[in-house]
Amino acid sequence: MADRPTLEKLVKQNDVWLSRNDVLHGIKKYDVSSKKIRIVTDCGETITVNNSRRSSSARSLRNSKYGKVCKHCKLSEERINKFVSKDFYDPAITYVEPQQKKSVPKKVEKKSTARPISIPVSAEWPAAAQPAAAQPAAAQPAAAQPAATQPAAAQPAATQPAAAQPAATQPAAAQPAAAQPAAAQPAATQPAAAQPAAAQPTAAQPAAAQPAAAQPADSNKTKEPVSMSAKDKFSPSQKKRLETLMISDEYDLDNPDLLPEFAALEAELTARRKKEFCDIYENSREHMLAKLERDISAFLISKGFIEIKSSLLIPEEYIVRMGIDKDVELSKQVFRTDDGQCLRPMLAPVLYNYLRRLDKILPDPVKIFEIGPCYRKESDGSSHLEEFTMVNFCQMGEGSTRENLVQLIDEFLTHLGISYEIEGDECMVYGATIDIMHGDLELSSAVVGPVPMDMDWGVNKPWIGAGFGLERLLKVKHNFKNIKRGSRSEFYYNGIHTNL
Ligand code: ATP
Ligand code: 9VF
Ligand code: MG
Repeated sequence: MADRPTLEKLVKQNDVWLSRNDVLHGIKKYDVSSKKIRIVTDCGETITVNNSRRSSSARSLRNSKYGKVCKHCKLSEERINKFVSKDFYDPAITYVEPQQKKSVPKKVEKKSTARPISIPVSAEWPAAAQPAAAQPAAAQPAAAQPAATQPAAAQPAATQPAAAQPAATQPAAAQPAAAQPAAAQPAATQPAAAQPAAAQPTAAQPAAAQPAAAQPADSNKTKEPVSMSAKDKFSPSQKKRLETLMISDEYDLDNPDLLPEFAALEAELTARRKKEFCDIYENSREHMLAKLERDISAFLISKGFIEIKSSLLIPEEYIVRMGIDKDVELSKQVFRTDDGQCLRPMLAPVLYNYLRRLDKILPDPVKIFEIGPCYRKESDGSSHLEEFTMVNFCQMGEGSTRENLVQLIDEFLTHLGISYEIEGDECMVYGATIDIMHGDLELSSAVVGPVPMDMDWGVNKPWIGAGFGLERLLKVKHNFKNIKRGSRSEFYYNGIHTNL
């Protein structure tokens, strides 16, 4: 018994390559990575295959049979004979997989947030010309994107006592929450007038969202039932591919007679999307999410808000102190580390700390904001991401009225060219909220403080604040059917699928 030779060894020893249609080629050169072998044949073709003992390529090379000899490779008799006679490798021997492979216990695969994708071989060495057959057409359908993930079991919040908080986050002078006397927050300091009245819809209706020309809408048509004949025309996977390539804006799926065949349609859409990509490369080179962040940042700075950048990892205890205990849905959505920290699901805890500290440093009112990634385990699809970007702006002190909050939100959304409606809602963390809606989609929850929880954060002045999801703003602005198009992603760039 012996080990099967690796494909690398077979390539080296045979010095020839057998293509899928059994044509024998000479090997001009080859490169080996940990997983792949890239072979350049004497006739100039480049082939990339998995470096596996068990692959059909390895089997072919172990065999001595071939169909034809490539006439462009100009193989010598000697090289052909070497392949046929194989004195370096005895096919009579029963070859087995290496012993240690069998003895290694099968690894239990842990779910991770970033599931590896299978990389089309063409992606490995982009410079090389890849034979069409080696490149699966739809190697990364949208469905290949990581679905809701459930990492290691959530750590109980109770294991994180307040005292275990990193010293730096709570300097002695900064009044740790627990030490915050209730008396410092007399209920009487909450003027009735500052409490949000039942939200009234306002007349504010800024300019309607303008979908950018470069981002044709995944229009509503795709949501409507497609006629039987259109259904028949394309298979579900073909339809999915066409939708991924943003077909709906340009062709009428309800009118199959007017539709080209799949291959022609796919080629046409792919060409358009490539052109759009090249235009971005030529002109702006800006990522829409990053650009929106810069735009919002400039807007808020112009309105007197100071920009904060804080850590994505925060003490788990902050979540508890936000009133989100184990029974509350948001608690279950938190990605926890094994050392009492978590990926922040919101910006408010650190903003609370900033407000408390900056109130001793800066003149009243204190106006601050942060924009950055937040993380929540979400199970719900097209408007929820597990990694999204929130902007939370808030003002504490003078002028923290509902009127000013609504005015600011109106200027903000008008600046972004996004229409909205106002709805009153309730949430567990703040109580009454002013929800900013675009149709059925919540763009923001806004709050007029103070709220009782302020006591736990050492904050004792009225405040106003709002949190918006940037990807939701992009979804509305560009009429994306799925929020992923404008998100942090390897699958989409500025709404365009990257597998073109
Ligand atoms: P929803 O009810 O839609 O899940 P939420 O009430 O949980 O939203 P908030 O906690 O108020 O949301 O967060 C403020 C804003 O952040 C939301 O209005 C939304 O724009 C955005 N947001 C919240 N969760 C997500 C998410 N998982 N993906 C993308 N954006 C989100
Ligand atoms: C408004 C969005 C508690 C004074 C530091 C700022 C707010 C809603 C924020 C969301 C969240 N809250 N519900 O708080 O501006 O993430 O909390 Si502060
Ligand atoms: Mg939610």
